[in-house]
Amino acid sequence: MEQTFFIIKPDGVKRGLVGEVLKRIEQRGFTIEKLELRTKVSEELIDQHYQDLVGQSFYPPIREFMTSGPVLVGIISGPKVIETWRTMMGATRPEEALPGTIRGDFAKAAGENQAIQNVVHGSDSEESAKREIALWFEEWIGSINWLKAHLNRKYSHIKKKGLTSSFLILSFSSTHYSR
Ligand code: DAT
Ligand code: MG
Repeated sequence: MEQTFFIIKPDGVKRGLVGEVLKRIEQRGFTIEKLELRTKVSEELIDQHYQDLVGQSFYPPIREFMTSGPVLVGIISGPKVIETWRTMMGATRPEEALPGTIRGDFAKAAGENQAIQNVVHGSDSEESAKREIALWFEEWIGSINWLKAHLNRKYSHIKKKGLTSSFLILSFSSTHYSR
């Protein structure tokens, strides 16, 4: 059965919309396969989740918003669930989301330079659904991604200085640690 990944974002949880959103999922006959409240979401995980947006100038407020409070994450299944859930969510921009959709009924338009707070997330294709389900629910994939992002951050100064410093560190370690 087709599956998709969804998030009730920090604004949705804060505003007490969890019941409302889950009601709509059940009302449409979709099966809730997994449901978890995540109280501490790391910046690394959000960067992986929004890997296509990370480089955009408007991305930092999105990262800040998505890590600003608890989120509810889950997997739902049913025929055509990926496309149907996107339709139920409504358009990305609150001012374009039609009444009757979750965003059209609840999302507030963003202020200047603020992240769009639009209550829910849903995978946009079969490929994204598979990737996001693995990222959020298969712990070892999450850990490897976390480690990769952590090392990249921690050692970015070495990368910037290029091969010369890496070479110096390597030769330093080998003279000090080889017997
Ligand atoms: P969606 O959430 O509808 O799949 P998306 O994947 O393009 O939309 O973007 C993810 C989130 O990032 C979106 O819900 C709100 C925010 N966002 C997207 N484009 C933006 C922009 N141009 N300015 C500010 N925030 C944006
Ligand atoms: Mg998207």
